Parts: sequence; structure tokens; C-alpha cells
Amino acid sequence: MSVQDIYDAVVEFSVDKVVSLVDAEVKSGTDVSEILSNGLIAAMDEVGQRYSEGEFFVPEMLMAAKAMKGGLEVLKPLLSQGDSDKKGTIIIGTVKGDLHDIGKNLVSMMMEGAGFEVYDLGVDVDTDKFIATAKEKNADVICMSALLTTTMPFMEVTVKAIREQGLSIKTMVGGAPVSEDFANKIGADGWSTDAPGAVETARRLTA
Ligand code: B1M
Repeated sequence: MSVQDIYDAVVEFSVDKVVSLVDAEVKSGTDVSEILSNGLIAAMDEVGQRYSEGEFFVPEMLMAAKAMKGGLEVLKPLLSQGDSDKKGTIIIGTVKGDLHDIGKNLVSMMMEGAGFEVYDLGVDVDTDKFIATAKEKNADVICMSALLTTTMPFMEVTVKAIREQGLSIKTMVGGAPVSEDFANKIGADGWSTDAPGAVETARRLTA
């Protein structure tokens, strides 16, 4: 049993196997970040690669996502337990037109674990919904995730709308195609390449 077995089970779309292997790795004391980075996330990169090469299609990506989500459910209690001091309020969602939610869910769990109050709006979230919820919850930061290059422009639309309405809510963007240059270009207050970095950035923005 190893982290490589978790990787293989995701690429073979075996939800049950992923769940039991992740559980066993946790019980044997393997670091959660090792399970995530070298097992679950690395396997999704392989699935994406195979999709790009025409070996996998959308149904395979979907089955792999189910397997990965099974593993994340096992890790959830470990990721979302932690600091009980309230740090600030976060609104998070995947932007309009985009249905990818695994990375966003991971960020959400780790934010909770770090002591933030998190309102997760799910996927396909438009600007009005982000802003209305942020106002209602008196949020500190709106966190937007995008996995598709075609949905990244909706991040800019939301950042602009916040500025135009004169709101003091901070914005953070992330997701595979998002870069620091892009975040700066659209005027986001923060960005991160991964979930632990998103927590660090949220801490900085709410300090
Ligand atoms: Co999609 N898909 N997909 N897909 N999918 C990608 C993203 C793609 C790169 C695959 C590829 O071509 N190699 C490609 C996008 C190409 C592009 O835009 N340049 C792609 C495509 C094309 C599509 C469709 C258009 C396919 C089609 O229908 N023809 C379609 C679009 C649907 C839509 O959204 N409207 C589609 C659909 C799907 C599924 C539904 C089948 C499924 C998603 C299921 C789900 O999420 N519930 C899926 C999957 C699984 C993938 C891949 C294989 C895996 C994504 C994933 O979950 N990774 C993906 C290939 C890849 O990424 N390698 C691919 C694991 C996850 C932990 O990583 O989300 O990157 P990630 O999150 C990271 C960081 O990015 C960061 O933290 C996490 C790690 O710590 N992060 C943040 C994320 N959000 C953050 C926010 C932050 C900070 C950090 O602050 C706010």
C-alpha cells in the first residue's frame, strides 16, 4: 500500500479503492499533503494529460473526479479541523460558466481548517451572487476559482463590479490557468497557485 496506489486507483476510476486506500494511508500516518499532492492531485493531472492526448474523454474525467472526491471526503475532517479562533469571513465559488469544483472545495476545506468562516456558493457563480452574499455575510474576501481559460474573464467582471460599487471587500483568484500576472492585470487583491497558498493569502488580506 502506498500513495502511488492512490494515484493508480484515481486513474482507474475506482471510488471504493481510493476511499479505502486514502483511509489506510491516513491511519498509517502518511502526511495529508503527501496524499494530496502525490496521490490525488497528481492523478488528476495525469487524467487531464490523457484527455489532452485524446485517450480520455469527458466521461473519464467525470469518473476520475468522483474517485478524487471520495478521497477528499476521507481527508475533509483532517483538513477542516484546526484553528478555532475566528479569522475572517470568506465567500468562495467557481465562476460563471465553470463547473470544476474539486480545487475550490479543497481551498474551502483548508480555509475552514485555518479558522475562516466560509460560505461556499458552489459552481457557475455570477458576479451578482458573489457580491450579494458578501454584503449579506459582511465578508472580508471573495475567492474565485476558474479552471477554464474561457471563464477567467468573469473574475475581472467581478473585481470591476466591486470597485465600481465602492465596496471594500478584498478579492482573491486562483485555479490552474490563473497566474500572478493575470491577477495583477485584473486588479485582484490576491492570488494563489494552490490551496495552502490560498490560506496564506487570505491571512494576509485579513490581517
Ligand atoms: Co475539465 N478541463 N472540462 N472537467 N478538467 C480541465 C480543466 C482541462 C485543463 C483538461 C485538459 O484539457 N487537459 C481543460 C481546460 C482547458 C482550458 O481551459 N485551457 C478542461 C476542459 C476542456 C473541460 C470541458 C470544456 C470538456 C468538454 O466538455 N469538452 C468541460 C467544461 C465544463 C464546464 O466547466 N463548463 C470539462 C468538464 C470536466 C468534468 C465535469 C468532467 C470534470 C470536473 C468535475 C468536477 O470538478 N466536479 C473535469 C475535470 C476533472 C478536469 C481535470 C482533469 C481535473 C481538474 C481537477 O479537479 N484537478 C482538468 C485537468 C487538470 O487540471 N489537470 C480539466 C484537481 C484539483 C485539486 O486541481 O482544480 O487545479 P485544481 O485546484 C488546485 C489549484 O488550481 C488551486 O488549488 C488546488 C490545489 O491545491 N486552486 C485555487 C483552485 N481554485 C483556487 C482558488 C484560489 C486559490 C487556489 O483562490 C480563490
